[in-house]
Amino acid sequence: MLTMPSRGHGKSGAVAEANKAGKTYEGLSRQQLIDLYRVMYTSRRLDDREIMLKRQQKIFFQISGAGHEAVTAAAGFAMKPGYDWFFPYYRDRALCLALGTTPDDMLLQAVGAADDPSSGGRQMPSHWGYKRLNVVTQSSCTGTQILHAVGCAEASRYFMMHPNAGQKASGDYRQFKDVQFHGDEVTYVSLGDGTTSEGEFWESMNAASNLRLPIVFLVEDNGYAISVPVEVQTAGGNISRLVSGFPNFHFEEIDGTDPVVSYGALSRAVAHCRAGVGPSFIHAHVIRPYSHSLSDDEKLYRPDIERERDAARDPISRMQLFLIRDGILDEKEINKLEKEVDDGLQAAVDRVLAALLPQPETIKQFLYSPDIDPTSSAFDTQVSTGGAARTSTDQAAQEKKIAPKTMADLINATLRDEMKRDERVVIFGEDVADCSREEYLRRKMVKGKGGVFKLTSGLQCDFGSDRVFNSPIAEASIAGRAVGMAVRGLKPVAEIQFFDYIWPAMMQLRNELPVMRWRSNGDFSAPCVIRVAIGGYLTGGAIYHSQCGESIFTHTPGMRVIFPSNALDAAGLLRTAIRCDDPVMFLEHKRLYRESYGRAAYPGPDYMIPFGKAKIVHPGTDLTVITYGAVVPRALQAVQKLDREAGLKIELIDLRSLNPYDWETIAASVQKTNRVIVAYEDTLSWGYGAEIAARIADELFENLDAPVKRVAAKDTFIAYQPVLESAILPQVQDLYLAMKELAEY
Ligand SMILES: Cc1ncc(C[n+]2csc(CCOP(=O)(O)OP(=O)(O)O)c2C)c(N)n1
Ligand SMILES: [Mg+2]
Repeated sequence: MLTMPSRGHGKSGAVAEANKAGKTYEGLSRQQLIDLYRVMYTSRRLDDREIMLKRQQKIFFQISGAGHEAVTAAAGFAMKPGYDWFFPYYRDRALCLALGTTPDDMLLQAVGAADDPSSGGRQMPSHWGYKRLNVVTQSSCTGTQILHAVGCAEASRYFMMHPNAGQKASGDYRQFKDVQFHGDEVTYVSLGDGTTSEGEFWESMNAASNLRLPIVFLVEDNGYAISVPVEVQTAGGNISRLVSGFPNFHFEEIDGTDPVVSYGALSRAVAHCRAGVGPSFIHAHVIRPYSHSLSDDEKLYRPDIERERDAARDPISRMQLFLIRDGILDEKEINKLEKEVDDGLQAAVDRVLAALLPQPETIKQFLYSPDIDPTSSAFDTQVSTGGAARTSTDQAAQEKKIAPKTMADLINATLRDEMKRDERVVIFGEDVADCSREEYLRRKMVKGKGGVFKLTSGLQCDFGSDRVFNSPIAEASIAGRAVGMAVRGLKPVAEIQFFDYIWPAMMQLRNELPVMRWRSNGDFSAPCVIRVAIGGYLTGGAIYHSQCGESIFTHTPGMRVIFPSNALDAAGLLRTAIRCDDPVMFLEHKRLYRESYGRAAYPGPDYMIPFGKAKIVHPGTDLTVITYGAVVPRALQAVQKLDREAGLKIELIDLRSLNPYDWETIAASVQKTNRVIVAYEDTLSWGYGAEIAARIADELFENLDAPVKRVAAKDTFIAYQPVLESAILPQVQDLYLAMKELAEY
C-alpha cells in the first residue's frame, strides 16, 4: 500500500541539516521538502486518477485540489494530526494526505465503498472526515464548517479550564463520548475566497477575534467561486484588507503556490494560536487549473490568457524546478519519486475498484445514536419530591418544594440540576446570562436578567460565566458553535430566543446538526439541545413573536423534536434531552411558561420521561383528539364541555414528543373510538398533524367510522390585533365544534 512519509517534522534537526546547505527553508529540512513534494504530487495525481475514473463512469463526481497543493500540504506539515483539530474543505486533499490519509482512503470515498472511512459511501468524494486524525466530517455547504471550528476551539479552552469535565461517566451520553484535549491544541479551518461572502464567515471571525480563540483560518483564494470572480464576491477584491481590523489576529497574505513561503506563514500562524494569543488568518493566493469541478468548464468564462497566467504559477511545476535548482533532487530522482507515486496509485485504484459496496439495509444506520435509546425504559423514572419531613421547618421547606410550579420554574430547576450533575453542560444564547458585565453582579449592583423569559435566571451566578454566557445576535453561530462543541464532547444547551428568529440558523439546523452522525457513518456526532421559545396565543404577539413550524424540523431525519404542554413533562423531557446522545430540538411554548394549567411540584433531580411516549390527558371511547403544546389545554376545555353537555367521552392524547412520536398510543385509541381529530396550532396545510392524519388514513382505514379531521390555524400569518389573532389560531370553540360534528357524523 502506498503510504505518505512519516510525520516527524522535528525542527532542530531540520534547521541543522538545512543550515549545512546554507538555507533554512523556513525550518524545513531537505528531506521534508522531498516529503512535501511527494504529498503535493500524490494529491495532483490522485485528482488526475479520479478524473479518469469519472470519465470511465466508475465514480460519480470529482472536485480537485489542483493548484492548492502547496499551501494545504504545508498546513498539514505545520500541524499535528490526532492532536490539533481540522475543519477542511473540498480542496484540501494535500492537507489530508500530509496528515496521514492514504490514497486508498480517498479513492474508497470516490467509488462509494462500504469501507470509505469518511462516510461509508454516503458522501461525495473530497468530503473529508477521519476520526483518528481529528479531521471532522464536512458537508457540501460553503462556510458552515467555520462555525464548527469556533465551537471546537471553545471546547479546547473549556476543557483546559475544567479538566474534570472530560472524565468518562456512565448513565448518559458521556459513556460514549470520549473527550480528548491537550490544552494547547489548535483548530484549523479552511475555505475558499467566495465563501468569505457567507454570513457564517463573518460570525466566525467576530467570535474568534472576540474570544481570542486558537483557530487558524486559511483562505485559499483561487480568484473564483465557480464562475464568479473575487471582485464580485469581496468589496475591493481583497479579503485581507477587509478583515484587517479584527483585533487579536495574526494576519499574513501569501503566495500559496510556494510551499516554503506557505509553511513559514502557517508555522507562525500555529505558534500564535498555540501560545493562546488569539486566532490567525492566512490569506493564500492559489490557482485553480482544473475548473471548479468536473461538472464545470471554465473556458466558458475565463479566456486563455488568464488561464495561461495561472499555469505559470502551478505549484507542482514550481516545486519541481525549486527542488532541482536548490540541488535537493535531480531530474532523475524526481522521475523516480513520481514513478513510485504513480505505481502506488495504480495499485490503489485496482484495490479500490474491487472494494465491496455498502448494503442497502444500512441506510438508516447512524441517524440516531446506536448506543443510547431515549425511548427506552432507562429514561422512565419516577417523581421524587424528597423524603418525609421531620421538623416543622423541614415541613415548611417540604411544602415549598411540593408547591405547584410553572413550566418556566421547572425548566430552570432542571437546567440547574443538570448543570450541577454534569460539568460538560454549557448554556448560551441571546440574553441567557444574568449579566455579561460580571462585576455588576459581584458588587450586587444588579439582579441579573437570565433570559427574555427568565428561563435561565440565576444560572450564570451559580455556575460562572464560562458555563452560562451571552452570544451575539447571530443564530447561525449559536447553532454552529453548538455543533463544534458537541463534536468535542461538551453538552451545549443553546437557546434560540424566539422560534420566529430561528431562520438564520436553518442551514446549521438542517444540513449540519442532525446529519453529522449519518454522514460520517457513525464516527462523529453532535448531541446537543436547542431550546426554542415557540408559539402564539399571546394577544399581541403578531407575525414575528407567534410562529410555530415544528414540522420543518420533524421533516429532518436525525433530529429529535420535543414539545411539552405542562411543567412536569417539560422537566422530565428536558432531562432526557440533555442526557441522551442525539441532537434535540426542545420546543417550549411561550404561552405555557407561566400558565396556571399544568403546574407541578419539582419532580426531583433524576426525573425523566422517555421520548416517543404520548400521554392520555383524558380517557374516552367516543372520539380521539390528538394534539400537543398549547392546544392541549384548549382541547381539554372542549372535551370537558362536551362531556358535561352531551356525556361524550373523548380521548385526548398529548403527543409531547413529535419525533419520535407514539404511534402505538394513537393506533390503540383510534381502534377503540373509530373517530379522530388531529389538532395543532401551526397553519393547517402541510402542518405536523397532516402527516399523522395521513398515516391514520393509510394504516387505520378499516377502523374509521368517519373522515380524519384536522383543526389548525388558518393558512395565513398571525396578526397583532387580538380579534384577528383569535380568528387565525384554533380556539376552544373551533375544537368544540369540530369534536361535536365528528361525534355526530
Ligand atoms: C451554501 C452554499 N451555497 C452554494 C453552494 C454551491 N457551491 C459550491 S462550491 C461554490 C463556490 C465556492 O467558491 P470558493 O469559496 O471560492 O471555493 P473554491 O471552490 O473556489 O475553492 C458554490 C457556489 C454550496 N455548496 N453551498
Ligand atoms: Mg475560490
